[in-house]
Amino acid sequence: MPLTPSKPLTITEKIIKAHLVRGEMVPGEEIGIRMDQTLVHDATGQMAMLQFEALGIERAVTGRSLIYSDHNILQVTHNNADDHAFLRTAANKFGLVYSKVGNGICHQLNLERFSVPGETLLGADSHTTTGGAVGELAIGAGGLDVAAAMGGAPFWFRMPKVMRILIAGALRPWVAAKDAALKILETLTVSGGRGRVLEFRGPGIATLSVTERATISNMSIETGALTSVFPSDAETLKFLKSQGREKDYKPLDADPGASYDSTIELDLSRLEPLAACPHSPDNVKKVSELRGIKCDQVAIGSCTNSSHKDLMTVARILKGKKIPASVSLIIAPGSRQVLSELAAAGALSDMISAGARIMEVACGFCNGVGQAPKTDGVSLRTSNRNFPGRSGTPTANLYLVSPETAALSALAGEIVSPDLSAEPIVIETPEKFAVDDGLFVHPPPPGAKVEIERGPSIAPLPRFGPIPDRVEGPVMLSLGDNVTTDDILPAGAHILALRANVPAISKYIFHNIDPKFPERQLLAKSGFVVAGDNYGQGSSREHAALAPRYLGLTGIIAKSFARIHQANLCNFGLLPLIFVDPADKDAILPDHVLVIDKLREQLVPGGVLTVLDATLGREFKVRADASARQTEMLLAGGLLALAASKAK
Ligand code: MIC
Ligand code: SF4
Repeated sequence: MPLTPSKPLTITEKIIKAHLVRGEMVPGEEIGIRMDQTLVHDATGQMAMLQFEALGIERAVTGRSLIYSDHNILQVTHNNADDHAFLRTAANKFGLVYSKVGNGICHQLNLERFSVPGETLLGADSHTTTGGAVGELAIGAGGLDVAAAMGGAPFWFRMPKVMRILIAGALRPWVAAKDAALKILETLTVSGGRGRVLEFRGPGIATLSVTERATISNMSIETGALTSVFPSDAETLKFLKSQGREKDYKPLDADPGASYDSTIELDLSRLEPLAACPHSPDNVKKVSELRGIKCDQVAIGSCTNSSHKDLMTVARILKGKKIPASVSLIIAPGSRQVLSELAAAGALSDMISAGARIMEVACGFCNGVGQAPKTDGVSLRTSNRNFPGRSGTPTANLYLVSPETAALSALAGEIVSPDLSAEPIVIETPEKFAVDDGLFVHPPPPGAKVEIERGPSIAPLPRFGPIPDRVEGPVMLSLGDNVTTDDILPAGAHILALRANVPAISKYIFHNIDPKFPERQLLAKSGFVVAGDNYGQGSSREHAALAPRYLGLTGIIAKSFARIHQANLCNFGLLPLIFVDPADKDAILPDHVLVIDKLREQLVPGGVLTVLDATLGREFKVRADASARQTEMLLAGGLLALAASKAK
């Protein structure tokens, strides 16, 4: 049912309603909303800016758009520096703010400096959801969608259902917001949030600071949710004041009587320290059950847990103690502001004296840009994903924990659970942080002459033509449920450095599953990947759709798709097909030849397509997981091809 004027609204509905430009707010229907702010970074921004240019847009029209350099910071070859020069000059040319390397992680910085309750934010990064901590509708998407939004196009998605997470109680000492985030994941799993916004309600919210809320909203993407959102309240005002931004405050809450599709309850006072065990963020166990597992590495930081409170707590735990020789303790503060506060408070020297390695304020270890653990090593991390290979070491075992559990375990050399009866650590958050926006580079006024620097790392965008009427190709791989974008295109410094070069990065598609895949796919010219549920969960990296398409892959036939990846597939003209009868999947084996005849005729919104398994001589049915708008893109060969054909 569309909304009636008097219906009490959830926070989600209020923000969507205020930004709606197309469609009806009926769950499942495609809607388009206006985006107030956007962000991209130095792993997704290269493609986004090349695509922005290809769309022929002269200047960003969004209220504020940023490019952050925070992922690709190692600079072991010219690539990263080339990319940064490209991004800085592209920001100047197209009217974007550029955040220099050394400023911090996009989500932490965006929260500190730019988040606004009630606004919309679209980010070319899945953890853009962090903005939900201040009551912002903050959504992750592929770079092409963000480029289009910067040019003023609506952002399209299916109107979500709204799930209420009713929070009661308060966290006990030594139990952290991370434990709440992990509890939600244990309950919802990596697919339970799909098609939903998680909206936080209830008396327990007032006990959580904005940065604690940010840990929870950050990890909400791991449930597959569109995003999550907290009310904007006295804590929000306190946070914005501490950033000198009280003018951005506005209260925001759901109307009394607003109705929710479903509700789960979370009593903070009953939580205990938790850990996500290898190799999925929903493989959650009590830390007490893991006691005694030896740790080779402990890595504290990332956009999930690198706030002032997180790292001050870690410093207090480490103060006056030493970590054992067997442990490498890595600490990467989330922003320059946090790093400066740690230095001013003497906390940095406590960390250094304990034997910690202090890393650059950046994503770093979180996605394998440095600090890859040893072979078969155990790494305890405060980050949000522990997918296989994510750390840069395919055989490593990653456990996701709170900063408290991480610091105590680093000192013990093995996993230990915090003693909840120990003297609590109380961290006073500064009423006012020392704000220094000096590493944000603002663009010159419109009309200024700017040349974009294109070093050798920046390759031209590949272009694709319309989908043919008949496709025939082998099944290249048959995979299970929950395939991640890290499985499709692994993280790690050497691969991330190729984000501006599709031909080069395509050599790593499915690298940890079948290193010969790119070669085989190029030879086969067309082909299909078969998969189970929730294909493409995890990151927003559009290269996981763009590069397989570049290699010649025709379609993915799965039981279901993760939202961001499904949109990316459509944007690049790679068919997202869903088994009408999921039982068909098991019969379709690698190397079977699949044929789709009269594809252009069969590809209509909501239509069922017939696929022939020529090897078995048997037909089966699939449905394209695409709206009418996306079907038009698929037929044209992707969004850029469609835009080009319309411009003619
Ligand atoms: C991630 O955490 O996986 C990343 C690296 O930040 C990605 C972005 C990317 O791979 O380009 C994400 O979350 O979207
Ligand atoms: Fe960076 Fe990790 Fe956060 Fe992704 S999840 S933005 S890699 S810190």
